[in-house]
Amino acid sequence: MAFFWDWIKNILAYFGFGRQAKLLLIGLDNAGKSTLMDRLASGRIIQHPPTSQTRSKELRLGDITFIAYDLGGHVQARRVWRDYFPAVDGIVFLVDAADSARFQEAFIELDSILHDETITSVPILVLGNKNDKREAVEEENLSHALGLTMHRTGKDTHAQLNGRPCELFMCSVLQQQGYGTAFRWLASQVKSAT
Ligand SMILES: Nc1nc2c(ncn2[C@@H]2O[C@H](COP(=O)(O)OP(=O)(O)OP(=O)(O)O)[C@@H](O)[C@H]2O)c(=O)[nH]1
Ligand SMILES: [Mg+2]
Repeated sequence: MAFFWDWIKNILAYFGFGRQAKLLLIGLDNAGKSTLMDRLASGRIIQHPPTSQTRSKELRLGDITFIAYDLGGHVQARRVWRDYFPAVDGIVFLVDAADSARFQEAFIELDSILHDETITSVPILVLGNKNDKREAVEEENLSHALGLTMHRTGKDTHAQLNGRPCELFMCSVLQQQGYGTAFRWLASQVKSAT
């Protein structure tokens, strides 16, 4: 557990000192957003009913504050996503990589975020979650299905980018695998944008 907190602390340290980084966790319902939020906040797996009220968790570590907003993913709840766009520092878009029947629906939502004029330079981390499941597709397949190939900017945490940073990482929140690297990438992009 101590190792886990150190690991999270290192990730959060990337966000810089004394400023609040505002992150949105969005994606279709059932993608795993609330599960991820609890993992990040407490290291635990908690079963939730579908999120109807936005939840936010604040993690204070030293003088660094990290606020994550977990927004519901069902159709009605998606309407409020844009209310959170002003002053956002990073967007995490979760996809259930084992639910190929819903890739098209995820593509439509993600595409409208990628083309939203109010957040043209905000880094976007796409997480292909649940890759512990047998049905989960490979990264390149998911990238293609989500129309991400043209938007991806690479996993290098030191690259100086002109356009918006956008990248896809596969992970399993359940098995605590993959999202550490992904958040390190996102943190590096948020930091280099400030
Ligand atoms: N196998 C597997 N299941 C997962 C993983 N992450 C989340 N789940 C499961 O997926 C289901 C939905 O997770 P939630 O975190 O409630 O999904 P959500 O994105 O918050 O959904 P909404 O609140 O409805 O938008 C739960 O049963 C989780 O236990 C994972 O990495 N692997
Ligand atoms: Mg939820």
